[in-house]
Amino acid sequence: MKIERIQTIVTCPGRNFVTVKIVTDEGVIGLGDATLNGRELAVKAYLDEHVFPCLVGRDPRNIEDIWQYLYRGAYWRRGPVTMSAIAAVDMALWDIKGKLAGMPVYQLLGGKSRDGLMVYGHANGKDHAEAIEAVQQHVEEGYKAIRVQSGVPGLAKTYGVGKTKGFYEPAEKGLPPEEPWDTSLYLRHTPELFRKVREAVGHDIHLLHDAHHRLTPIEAGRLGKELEPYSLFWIEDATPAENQEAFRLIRQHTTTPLAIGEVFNSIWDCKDLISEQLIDYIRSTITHAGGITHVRRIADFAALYQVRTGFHGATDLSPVCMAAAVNFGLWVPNFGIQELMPHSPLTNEVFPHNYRFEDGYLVMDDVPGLGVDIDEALAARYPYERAYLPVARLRDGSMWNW
Ligand code: GCO
Ligand code: MG
Repeated sequence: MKIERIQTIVTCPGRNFVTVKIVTDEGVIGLGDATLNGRELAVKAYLDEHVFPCLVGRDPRNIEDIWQYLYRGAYWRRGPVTMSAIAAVDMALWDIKGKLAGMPVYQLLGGKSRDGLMVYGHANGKDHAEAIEAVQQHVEEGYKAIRVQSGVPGLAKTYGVGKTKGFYEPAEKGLPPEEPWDTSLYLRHTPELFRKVREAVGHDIHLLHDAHHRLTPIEAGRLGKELEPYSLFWIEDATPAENQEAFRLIRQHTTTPLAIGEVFNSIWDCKDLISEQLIDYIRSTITHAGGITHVRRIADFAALYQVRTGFHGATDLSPVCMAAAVNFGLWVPNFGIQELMPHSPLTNEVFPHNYRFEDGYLVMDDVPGLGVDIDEALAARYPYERAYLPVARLRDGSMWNW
């Protein structure tokens, strides 16, 4: 069996997605998600120019060898562009293997460990009242876990809060928008938000929060400590983790669980965080961390230290990635939670898929492969549009982490 054709499909049904499509000489098709928000065409070029010419003619069943060939064989290892490209090829090969076997990918991984993946939804509001209203709406929709983000008085825009009520999409068409940031305002305001949310919905719902890399380690320690009475499921991205040691300081100050990893691309980004038990949940997802083959290694390593998965699932991960995440999450023994930021109806039309939300969980039927498709004719009607994530600046104009 051979890889006969391999191509990227770029489409923008409201936001940009890059999809890898691999076709075998027997006509079996595999799909992979290669979307890197704001840097989409870098991954496309990496694949088109440097990866695909090496893959035509290879046996698509040798997933491990192809992974090693693209990782070790490139000499230049790791990084978001490389690892997203490898991930997309890897996902497509697992999709093909599942179709060849007539089994869903979760069966190939070892079968189901659970019936569905508990997900957390996004409740956002321009102020506390609107955020609480959004939390209540999510509870009514059946969510068991909810991430809460609110506007901060005094800041014109805040991460996690959309321009229009109930809808948040960080990437914007055109050049990168600039957002103001002030840590002291945020720290003053956030514990109060969670006090009110607990008062409104009680303690039976899991609450999560994303600090989105804005805090220093000691500030993160303080926030974690002040949120302890509201028993959060986690604080996410409390501080950037280029320096993994930073998390030692946070851990000394709080028992609020910590999650990190949506920007990680390999096991090396989280090795010390996991082995020193400095985090509780690892968020690296299949598209940005080398595909199912590599994320499986991260999850197995994490299991040794009682660290569980909590994969990134924002709208910039296409339904192809989400289908892979559902297959993975049905199997992985140390599953924690899955992020769910529902795609637009148009995106769902471009990528028809089998997984679905049911009473707070993502479930899927027993279909071969990943259980996701692409409507190429529809995709072609929505060409790429340049879009960027925002950048953040302090009040004096200094750049900050967005
Ligand atoms: C999340 C993320 C997103 C990211 C976005 C970047 O927790 O879902 O932080 O909001 O900012 O996915 O591409
Ligand atoms: Mg996040």
